[in-house]
Parts: sequence; structure tokens; C-alpha cells
Amino acid sequence: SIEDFVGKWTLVSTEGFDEYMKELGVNSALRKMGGIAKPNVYIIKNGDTITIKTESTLKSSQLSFKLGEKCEENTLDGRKVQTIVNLNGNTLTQLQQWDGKETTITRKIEDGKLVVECDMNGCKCKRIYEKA
Ligand code: DKA
Repeated sequence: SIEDFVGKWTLVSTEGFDEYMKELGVNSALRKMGGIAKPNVYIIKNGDTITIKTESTLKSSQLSFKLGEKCEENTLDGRKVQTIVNLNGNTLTQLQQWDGKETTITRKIEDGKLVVECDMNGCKCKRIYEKA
């Protein structure tokens, strides 16, 4: 359930993130920062509102939403997107759409770890977080 995601998570491994950021159109200075950052992710549930807060020393972002309801999101790299998050089985699927483009970010709990997979045009990255 969504309760499994709640907590403070810290990045422990990352794979393919630079390529994914490139596919998103993130410039090289920001990609460099993004590649170094070891963010903490806070997932908070308040009634039926879920908040995902991503904090790094350089940049932070926060998204609050209700499952299945479209909302506006300002991403860490400065995109203004329409976001909808659904829970399918044990997978939290976030769809971001902007300028006729889209990317998905899925999150699931595996062996007590938060596994984040991003996909943009088939360019995929995998980031693993541990409970902090
Ligand atoms: C994650 O939560 C992945 C989030 C993807 C952010 C894409 C833009 C980053 C630009 C610095 O680990």
C-alpha cells in the first residue's frame, strides 16, 4: 500500500541518469549537478494527499497530489508539467506531460528499498534509495 512508501529515503545507487537527463533536454551544467547530488526524498501522506519532497544541497522540489488527479508540477530542471500519479498494484506511476512530450517515473518498494525507474522515449534510468 501507499503506506510502504512513507518515510525518508536517501539515494544509494544510480544508473543511466545522465542519459535520461539528456533525453529530457537538461543542459550539461545542471546534468553535472544532478549527477553529483545525493538527494533525500521524503514521502509524506496526509489524509489522501501525498507529498514527495526531493532535497539536495543544490536544489529542492516538492510535489503534492491525490492519486489519479492531475496537477501542475515544477520539476527540478525547470519544466512546468502536468502530472498524474496512480498506484497500480505496488507501483506508484507518475506521468509527466509537457509541450507534447512525456516521461514516466515509477516507484516501488523492493527488499525494503525504494526503486525509482524513469523512462523518456525508451531511455531508462534506475535509482535506488534506502530508508534513512
Ligand atoms: C529521482 O527521484 C529521479 C527524479 C528525476 C528528476 C529529473 C530531473 C533532474 C534534473 C537535475 O531520483
